[in-house]
Amino acid sequence: MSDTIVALSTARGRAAISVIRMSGEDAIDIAKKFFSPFPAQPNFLKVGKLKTEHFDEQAMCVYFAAPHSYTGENTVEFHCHGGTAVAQAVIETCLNNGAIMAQNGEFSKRAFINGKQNLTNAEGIIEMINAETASAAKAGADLLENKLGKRITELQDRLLDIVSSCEAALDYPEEDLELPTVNSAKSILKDIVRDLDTLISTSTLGKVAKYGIDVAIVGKPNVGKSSLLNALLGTDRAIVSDIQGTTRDTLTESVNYRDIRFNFVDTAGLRDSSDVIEIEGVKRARKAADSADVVLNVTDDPSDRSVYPTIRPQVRIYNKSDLFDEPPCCVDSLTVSAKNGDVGIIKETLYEMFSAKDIDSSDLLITNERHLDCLKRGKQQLVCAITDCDVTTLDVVTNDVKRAWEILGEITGSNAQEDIIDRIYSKFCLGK
Ligand SMILES: Nc1nc2c(ncn2[C@@H]2O[C@H](COP(=O)(O)OP(=O)(O)OP(=O)(O)O)[C@@H](O)[C@H]2O)c(=O)[nH]1
Ligand SMILES: [Mg+2]
Repeated sequence: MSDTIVALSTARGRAAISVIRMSGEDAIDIAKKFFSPFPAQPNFLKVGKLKTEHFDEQAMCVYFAAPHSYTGENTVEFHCHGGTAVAQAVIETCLNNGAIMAQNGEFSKRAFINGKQNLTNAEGIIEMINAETASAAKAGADLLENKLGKRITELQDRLLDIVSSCEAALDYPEEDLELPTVNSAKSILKDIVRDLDTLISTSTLGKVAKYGIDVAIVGKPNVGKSSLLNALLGTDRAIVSDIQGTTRDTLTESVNYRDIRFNFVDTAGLRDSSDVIEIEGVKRARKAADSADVVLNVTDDPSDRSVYPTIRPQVRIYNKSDLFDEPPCCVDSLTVSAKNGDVGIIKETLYEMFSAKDIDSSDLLITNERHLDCLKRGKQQLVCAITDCDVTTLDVVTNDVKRAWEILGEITGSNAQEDIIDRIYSKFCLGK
């Protein structure tokens, strides 16, 4: 029998309403002690009086009977007035009547244990809660809908076919079962590796959908980097002046453009200096460029062809076009004027560069590092299996394939270890 847990499911603080959720075998009995009239049937909200130690709260109550609830257990929700004190008093009342405080993600963990969701569903919920753009929320919704889970189960089934036919043939030689040839196993394995590669390749776009694009703005002092940041954000965020070395530290601000998040980092102007603070600023600027998805190499000199030394993709930006007599000649560069606010081309170019428009039409994107790691490890194991096909016997290949099956199972949790499960659910907020 599980304890009955309670937590505030809505955000803490001043709000119109708070939802407090209780789950566990005794949830309904506990709620009946202080809420009346208790709803006569499940799944219907009922207005009533919730007696706390300090005051009577006019609230609504709904219960869900096991197994037809989010957690799969008896669950009760109180929809109360918002604010810290009311929620606190209702939670205390639940605790005083036998419930215990829930851990982060414990409701969802129970849903997993009771077979109501798999790990990718859970991770989908986390991604939806954390989403800052609709494309990030869509990626979460796809996980919740189990799109990835279904794809993985299909791949696992194909692997299991190989394992089972090999094992049957190896274990029951007297049955005279046809032993799958090494060649047929190899060709199926190659197909599966190709499918895994396709999934893995979606992770680049998946990262764009989930986190957005990190853009470092670098260049010499006074070329207008901070002015560009302000123009890109549409707010007067960074200090701008005609004194060289105005920006000392990196400054990151995000803005959504066509439903993609751009994380712009303004940096200190690059130059040699004896000022310790400026030296540190330049060091941070280079670090920001090294970890960005793309570098905007800004200059205000139309004849400047310099390339910023980085392995990251970069776009040269000619700023202050309002002062140019002749437009700069170079292709693969953008000419803008931060002063006139004429910088839209930068966002549009980056949007195209990262194929962000494909996010909407994509069927399934890998947005989660853990999933990517499992896919890569699963693929690696199958590549071993394919090599083993040439150098060893089918039973060794079978073991490789079994291991790959297990690794892919970690994605949905059909084969996940306790610590992976704990790690995932601890990322949830309280009350989820
Ligand atoms: N005419 C014109 N002036 C600009 C433009 N963009 C920036 N400036 C001016 O250039 C000067 C430097 O601008 P900042 O944005 O502070 O330059 P920065 O690259 O951030 O400089 P540091 O922080 O010192 O590295 C300021 O006087 C701005 O007003 C532009 O598009 N046109
Ligand atoms: Mg600056």
